[in-house]
Amino acid sequence: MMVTPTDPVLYSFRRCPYAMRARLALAVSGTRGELREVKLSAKPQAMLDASTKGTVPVLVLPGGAVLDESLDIMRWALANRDPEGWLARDDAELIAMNDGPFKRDLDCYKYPEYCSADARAHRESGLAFLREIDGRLAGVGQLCGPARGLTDAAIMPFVRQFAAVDRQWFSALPLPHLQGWLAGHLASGLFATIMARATTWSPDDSPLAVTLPQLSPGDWRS
Ligand SMILES: N[C@@H](CCC(=O)N[C@@H](CS)C(=O)NCC(=O)O)C(=O)O
Repeated sequence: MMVTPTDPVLYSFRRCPYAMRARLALAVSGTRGELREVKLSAKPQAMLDASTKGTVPVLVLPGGAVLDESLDIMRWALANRDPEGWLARDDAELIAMNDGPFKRDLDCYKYPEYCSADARAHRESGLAFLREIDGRLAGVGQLCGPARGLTDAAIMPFVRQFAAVDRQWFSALPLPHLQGWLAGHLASGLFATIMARATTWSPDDSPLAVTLPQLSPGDWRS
């Protein structure tokens, strides 16, 4: 697919949960553009020129406007095109719990060496959020009803990271709705699309080299 100067550019890091949620919304909305995979230890100057805060994801729009918050990127992409009705499933309060206390617990559980409190305490407090999610999913399937939406895509990458710290512990939890929900998202065509490997971008690369993930609506069900 050709990238044209009228396409947006996304600076992204494959394993970053914030970048994942942005790519999920860009992919489901069918937004075309150029994906620039970066190294967090060597951020490209072009990205820092666009957004000095130095976090991914960053979306640079054709007119030069810059979105450097993952939720803004999701909402922008879905405002343009929302074939699955994700914006109707946007629970800002639950996402704020994820991005605030749960993310702090995740970081301290995953990287206890950088935290004063012990990892187990943070695992326990993160578990309270997982229980909340499991309860929300029971009998419904997704976080805002039977179909996936913005809230699921915004939270799932963080639960994925939490689960991966100790898979055995996670899979033994009595939280079947949460485990099924996570497994379903990880097995989806949409997730496979946004996790395709990309080589690190360099300003010398041809803009034709890589493009934002593309997905036809419905592919994820396969
Ligand atoms: N609030 C931001 C947070 C983004 C963020 O913290 N991304 C991390 C990577 S997962 C980052 O870029 N950190 C900067 C660094 O590691 O240098 C958003 O939602 O986009």
